[in-house]
This record gives sequence, structure tokens and C-alpha cells, in this order.
Amino acid sequence: MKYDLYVVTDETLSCGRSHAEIARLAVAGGADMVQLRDKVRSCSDLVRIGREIRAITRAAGAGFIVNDRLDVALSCCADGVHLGQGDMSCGVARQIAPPGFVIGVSVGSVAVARDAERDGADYVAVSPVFSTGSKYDAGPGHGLSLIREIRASVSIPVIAIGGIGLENAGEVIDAGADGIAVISAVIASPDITRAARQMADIIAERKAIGNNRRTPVP
Ligand code: TZP
Ligand code: MG
Repeated sequence: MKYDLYVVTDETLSCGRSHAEIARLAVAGGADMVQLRDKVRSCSDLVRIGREIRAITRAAGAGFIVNDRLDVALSCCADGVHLGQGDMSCGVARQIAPPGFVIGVSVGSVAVARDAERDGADYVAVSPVFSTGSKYDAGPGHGLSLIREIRASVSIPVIAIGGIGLENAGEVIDAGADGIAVISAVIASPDITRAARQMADIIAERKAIGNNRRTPVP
């Protein structure tokens, strides 16, 4: 599963574009993963929208994750579910989910990241890295140091989320993030596809530089 550019949908920040439209435009710009995130819609709406996004992401070769709701994720054949600290626990989700199903967990400390890995998480999302207006209860940013500490403490992929844009994506990758999750930097842009492509390019460039630094000279 590739998490490099992980775009989270939000119809309240997308200037009228629907979840499915956000997904279509984001994968056209190179998003590797799309997360359906909606705190107000009914279960039946989420399943219907999720199935649309499943078709869009499958056709593009991208992954698809549903926020909060394991039942919805399973009902629309998503690749996985993303769980916050107030959602179903990772351990319980792991018991219910079929083999190979991706479980991601939001974490704000090394201890919680280690717990998530022990409980069977496939990735952790360091949340929030910087302060953000896109999630009212996100709290203050943890900064790049927490990415470094968590990267050194777990073996699963570390995704960074919160306040990340073109201007700071490079330093987030340099700090050790395997992927960057964004809402506003991509979906609030008038041109979602272009914004996704610019973000994907920065991530790829910084990863290439990092890999070259780690490759020993023969
Ligand atoms: N979880 C932690 S911060 C956040 C979520 C969903 C919001 C990220 O939005 P943005 O606009 O990329 O800061
Ligand atoms: Mg949640």
C-alpha cells in the first residue's frame, strides 16, 4: 500500500465539490490514497458515496480508506479504515476485519503509536503535526520532532497530518514521514488536480533526495 500523498475529503472545505469529485480530481493529480471523511452524513449516504469513490480509486490504481466507520468501509469494499482515539479500538477492528484489511490509527505520542502497532495497526498518522483550522478539535501541533521520535519507535508506516502544504511538505518528509495526508492544501485549491500533482512531486523529490543520502557510495 502506498501512502505518499494521502488526500482526505471534506465537503465543507472543497468549494462545493463533492467527495466523489474531490477523489476523481485528486487521483488524476497523483494521489496514492483517498480517505472519505464526513462527520454528518447518514450511513446510507456514506455507503453510496464510498462505493463511488471505490470505483474511482480502483480505476486509478489508488487506495481507499474510510474515516471512523468500519461498517461503512466493509460495505463499500474499501481497502481500510482510519480510526481516531475515540473510535472503535484498533484491536477490536482487527478482530472483525478480514485478512489484509488496512487499519490506520491517529496518534499524538510515541506511547500511543507503539500501542497502535502492537494492536495490529498498518500505519499511524501523527496528528496534528502543525496547527490546523481544518479540524476544530485537533489541538496544537506536535511539530516535526514527534515525527522523528515515532519514526524511530515503530516499524509500520508513519503518515503526517495537520497543517501541511507545499511550503512545509519537504521538511515533513525529511523528518521521516512515509506519507503526507492533507485536506485543505489540496481540496480547497481551485485546481485540485494541480495541487495534488505539486504536492506529489515535492514528496517524490524529497524522498529521492533522502534515498540518495542513505545509499552508500560503492
Ligand atoms: N486530523 C488531524 S489534523 C486533520 C485531521 C483530519 C486536518 C488536516 O487538515 P489540513 O487542512 O491538511 O490541515
Ligand atoms: Mg475518527
